[in-house]
Amino acid sequence: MTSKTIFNKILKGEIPCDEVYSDEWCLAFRDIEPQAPIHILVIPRKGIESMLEAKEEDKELLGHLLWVVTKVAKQEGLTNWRTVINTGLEAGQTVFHLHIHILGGRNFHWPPG
Ligand code: DGP
Repeated sequence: MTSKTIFNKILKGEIPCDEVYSDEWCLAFRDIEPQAPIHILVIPRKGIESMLEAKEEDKELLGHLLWVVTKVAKQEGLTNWRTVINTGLEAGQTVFHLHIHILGGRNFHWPPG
């Protein structure tokens, strides 16, 4: 139920966020627990719980979200960044409203933990 998540409250303006980008399909704002000097979340306005629930009809939206990742990363002055989508509890997803993490401003290692 994405309508019950904290991100839905942010989308409805019920709780504040540090917004960096907004359009009719999505919102991007700074993560409250940053794991890098730049840590931004891009979320769709549509309530999709995770990539597991994404449908074929969401293809255009999903492409748009990735385009916004690039737009926002450039806006932040990044030329290197990591994009993360956690899908499911065991993958580290804690908020069940689809979101893409943009992490930048430091070096990253591979494989991730
Ligand atoms: P994930 O673990 O992939 O579900 O990431 C959820 C992220 O959401 C986590 O990095 C912390 C962030 N977060 C949780 N609650 C809030 C909030 O109220 N505001 C903001 N800006 N970020 C939040």
